[in-house]
Amino acid sequence: MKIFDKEVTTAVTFVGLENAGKTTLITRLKGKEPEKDYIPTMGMNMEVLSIEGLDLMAVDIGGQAEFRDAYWEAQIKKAAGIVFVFDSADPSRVEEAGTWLQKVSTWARPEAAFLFLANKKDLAEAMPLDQIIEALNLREVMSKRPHSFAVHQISALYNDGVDEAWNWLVERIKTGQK
Ligand SMILES: Nc1nc2c(ncn2[C@@H]2O[C@H](COP(=O)(O)OP(=O)(O)OP(=O)(O)O)[C@@H](O)[C@H]2O)c(=O)[nH]1
Ligand SMILES: [Mg+2]
Repeated sequence: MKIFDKEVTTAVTFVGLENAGKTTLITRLKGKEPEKDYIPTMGMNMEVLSIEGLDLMAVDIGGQAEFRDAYWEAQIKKAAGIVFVFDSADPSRVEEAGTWLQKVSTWARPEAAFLFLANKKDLAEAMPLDQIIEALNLREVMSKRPHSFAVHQISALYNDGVDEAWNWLVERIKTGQK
């Protein structure tokens, strides 16, 4: 796909329920300070992220139900990297997030690098990571993709843990391209 005259073929698709923090995270990855206000992504946005000579197309998809239905499957099937963002501070949506995580894991290419991010760890009400792993049955997803699945707990808003998680994904994508 051509963006601003650049041929960018490696897609990293960002999914997760609305309000999880996808757009905030991508803003961070661009090296910018995110807005604190919630501005829902309506549909889908694409941006180029250039990392160490690698151009990645970040696909930011709105998490509202209509956009999940319209865009997620096709964009996940194309992706070399998948980032599933979960709101650690919203236990009421564990079940819904888990249902969609299962769908995403079946759509993902076997060779795709899959990063699960438990976001908003800065909030006092954030669930601990082991509880999230249990509640979302993440071990099952992990066992199916032992070399290409990672779980990190982060704060996109306060830029905590973001670099470590992102470096893992970039390394996996680079290795996959060799
Ligand atoms: N406390 C805290 N708030 C966060 C964090 N990340 C995102 N937020 C806030 O959560 C809200 C939603 O963030 P977005 O990045 O817009 O969420 P999204 O996943 O892109 O939402 P959709 O576009 O609707 O799918 C915003 O008010 C952000 O400031 C975080 O790490 N900690
Ligand atoms: Mg968004």
